[in-house]
Amino acid sequence: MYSAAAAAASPPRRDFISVTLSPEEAVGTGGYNNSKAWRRRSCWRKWKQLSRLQRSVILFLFAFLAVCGVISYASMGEPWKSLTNKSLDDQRTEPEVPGLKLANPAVLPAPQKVDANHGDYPELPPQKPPKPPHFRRGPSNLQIKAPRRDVRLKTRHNTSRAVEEPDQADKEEKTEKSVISWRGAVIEPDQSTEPPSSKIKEPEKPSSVEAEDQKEPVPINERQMAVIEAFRHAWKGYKDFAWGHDELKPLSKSYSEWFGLGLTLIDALDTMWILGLKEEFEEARKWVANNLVFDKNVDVNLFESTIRILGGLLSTYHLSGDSLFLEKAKDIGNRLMPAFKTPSKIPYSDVNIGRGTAHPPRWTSDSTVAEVTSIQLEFRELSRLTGDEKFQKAVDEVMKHVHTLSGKNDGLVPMFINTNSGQFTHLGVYTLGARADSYYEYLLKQWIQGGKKENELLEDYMRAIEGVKKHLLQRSQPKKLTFVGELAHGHFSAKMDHLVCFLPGTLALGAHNGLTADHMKLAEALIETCYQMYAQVETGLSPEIVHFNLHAQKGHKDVEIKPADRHNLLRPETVESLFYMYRFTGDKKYQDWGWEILQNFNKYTRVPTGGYTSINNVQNPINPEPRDKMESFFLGETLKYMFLLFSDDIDLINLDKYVFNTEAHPLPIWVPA
Ligand code: DMJ
Repeated sequence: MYSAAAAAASPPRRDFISVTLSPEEAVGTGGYNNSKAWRRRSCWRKWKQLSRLQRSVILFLFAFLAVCGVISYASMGEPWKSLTNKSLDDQRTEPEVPGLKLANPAVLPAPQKVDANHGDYPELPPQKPPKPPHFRRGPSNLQIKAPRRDVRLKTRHNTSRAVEEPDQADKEEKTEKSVISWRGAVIEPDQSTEPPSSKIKEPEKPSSVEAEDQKEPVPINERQMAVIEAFRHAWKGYKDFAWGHDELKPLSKSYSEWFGLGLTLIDALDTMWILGLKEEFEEARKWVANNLVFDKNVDVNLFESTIRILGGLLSTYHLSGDSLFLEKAKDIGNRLMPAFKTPSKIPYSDVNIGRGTAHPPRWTSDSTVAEVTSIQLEFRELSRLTGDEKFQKAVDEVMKHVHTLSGKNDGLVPMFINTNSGQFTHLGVYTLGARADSYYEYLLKQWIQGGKKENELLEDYMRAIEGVKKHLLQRSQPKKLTFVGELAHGHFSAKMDHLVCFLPGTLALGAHNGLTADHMKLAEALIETCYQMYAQVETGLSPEIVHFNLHAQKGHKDVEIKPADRHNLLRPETVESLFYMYRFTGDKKYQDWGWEILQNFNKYTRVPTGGYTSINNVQNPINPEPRDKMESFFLGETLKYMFLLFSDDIDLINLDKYVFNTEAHPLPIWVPA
């Protein structure tokens, strides 16, 4: 039974603490009644039974523990801060897609005023002094809502628990000093907002944010899950075979270089953020931090590197609040500036970002009109963020110059412009497709970005749409689809690039921003046409170019495809327009059309070992002839627009607060609606 405790048998070592219990005390033969008095007496007796050394050791231990307690309490501040933030990360509910976690509040840096007023172009929005922080909601200017309700609720719960602890004021001050995003990077506002040229103010909080943050988050639905799955599959291929390179070649399990700047990775950053792919984003961020170097002797195309790299970095900075991306954006922005050193100030097409030299293509001194007029959103935003007006000045000058040029046809522009004379060349050919497309898109989007004040941009846009209606619109047979053809020296051609399918979305965006309802009508007609460019083809995927039948012929569809045009590069334009149309109308048919397209991408372009590929023949479902290349815009644009199309959350990139650049990178509207 309880035959004397083990301690009784212990050797009587003096430096050893032992407590001996007598059997009576242990089992209490009548003496034990559990009264307080009994317990006090019993403890005191035991204490007295200890040797002096034993008592001293115990007292010393108590004193030591007390001192440790005080020290650790005093140093709670820092660990608390990171612990709080870390636990926000760690404790988030794991969503149904493994590894899928959600975006934290986003941070929008405050506008920065630039002194110069560029004619009819607006001043950059004025800065206000930083406001005192609003702690309970974490970083101010929350724009992106978390895509999943469960995760979001948990996040919010954790956040409020963290700030409701005692010592609130002290902790809040610390929370304000370091903003942490879900990717785990601590962003110090002081640090993140201090470019070399001038200091950027802290994010300013739009009045609508608080109310918006209280709205119920919308859960991710099955179609969005399918997009996440597709993205992950594409990313797997890129990661396994092309990591850090420009494009994946999924069939040969290798890569191709264009600029040697990790194009796909940069283009995909904000898509990962929006899709909530935390792990992938963190890994890519590390690559940007450690490997993305622009000091390279390499020629890059001004337009492509602006829309993909500068645009991608700026939007990722806005969504994440991570100053790393702004620093990189400033670096590439500065390195692209030599392109504007031309006799006419119309930029050259190519820049050597290591040497700081620029030049036109070898065979001409012309630049493409779409290229020189579709870099404005990015450079203007860079000026706003850095306070350095040179970026905006350079691109505004191009727009002002093009505004005054002759050679337009009812607002329609030719495709080339000379960098010496500043005049349009190859006059008489008008298209909304390659080489002119995004000129029209950026007229509207710059007007929106700048708060709808730049009248010249709006005028040019409105005139151009009238020009489209007058010269380029026709209807096909037999379905009477409205399409946008081309005009060459007075001759109409029923040719339409898939690239033109950006137009319905842009028209709808204009109508949403108060332009004539006619534009919305035209958008509805054109998106139907763009959908038919998929639906009437054997694989359900659009070719690069179609020709519409103007006359009904037995057994002929509306869409004809020439052998040289039957490739599909995984382009985004139709899905992009479907997204705008769904956002503005709520008509589910647009989601259904997008869903069909996604399924056909999966059917004909998905490579089992990872990645998606461009194909050579959309008319051959048995062998669509894979091209072995995944363009960076498939991740940057196509899948992002798919995800947004399937979302019912209008605050997931709210179109009254953001404007997408032509590579689907959302940039803030300076004066949100
Ligand atoms: C992208 O780089 C951009 O959308 C650009 O405006 C047109 N071409 C591709 C996508 O098709």
